[in-house]
Amino acid sequence: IPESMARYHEHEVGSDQCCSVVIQVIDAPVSTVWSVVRRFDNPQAYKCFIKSCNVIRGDWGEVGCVREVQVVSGLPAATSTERLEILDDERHVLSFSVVGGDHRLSNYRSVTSLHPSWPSSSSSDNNTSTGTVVVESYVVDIPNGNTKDETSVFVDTIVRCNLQSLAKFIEHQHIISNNRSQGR
Ligand code: A8S
Repeated sequence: IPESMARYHEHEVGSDQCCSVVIQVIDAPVSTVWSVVRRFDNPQAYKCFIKSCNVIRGDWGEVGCVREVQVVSGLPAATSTERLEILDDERHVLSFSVVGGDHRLSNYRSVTSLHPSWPSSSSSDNNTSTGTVVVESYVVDIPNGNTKDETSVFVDTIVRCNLQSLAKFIEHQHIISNNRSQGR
C-alpha cells in the first residue's frame, strides 16, 4: 500500500502492548466497501460479535462521537464504549479507540483503510479497479495474566472474523445488485 497510507497504520506500541494487522481482499469496488465500513453507528451490519450499538455522545460520523456496543454472549465482554478518531471519506480511513466498557481489551485502538486492488495483469482491462484491499491494524494493552501471543491470537481472530463477514456481506449485496441490473 502507498507509503502515505501506510503512515495511518503506524502505532506507538508500549512494552505492555501488542500490535498486529489483518488484511482482507473483497471483490467489490472501494466505494461499496467504504459505504459499509464508514457507518460508525452500525458496526453490527457486519461485525460478528456485536449485537447492537447506540451513539451516546455527539452525532455519528463526527470525530469524537462515542458509541456503546453490546457484545453477543459467550465472550469475555458485555459492552464496549468506543470513540471515533478518524473518518476520512476521501482516503477511506476509519479509526476508533475503546474508551470504556466491561471487557479485557484496554486501550484498544484500530485503524482500517481501504485500497483499490488491481486485477491480475492477465485480465483484459486492468485500468479499472474492481476489488478492495482492507487493511486493519490495531494496538491494545496485554491483559494481566495473558501473554502477547495469546492477546494477538484473540484479537486477530475477532478482526479476521469481522473482515470475512464484511466480505460475505458485501459480495452478497454486490451479487444481488448485479443480478438485478441484469434483470435476473
Ligand atoms: C472490532 C474489534 C474488536 C472488538 C472486540 C477486537 C470486542 O468488541 C469484542 C470482544 C472483546 O473482548 C473486546 O472492530 C471488545 O470490534 C467482540 C468488547 C472490544
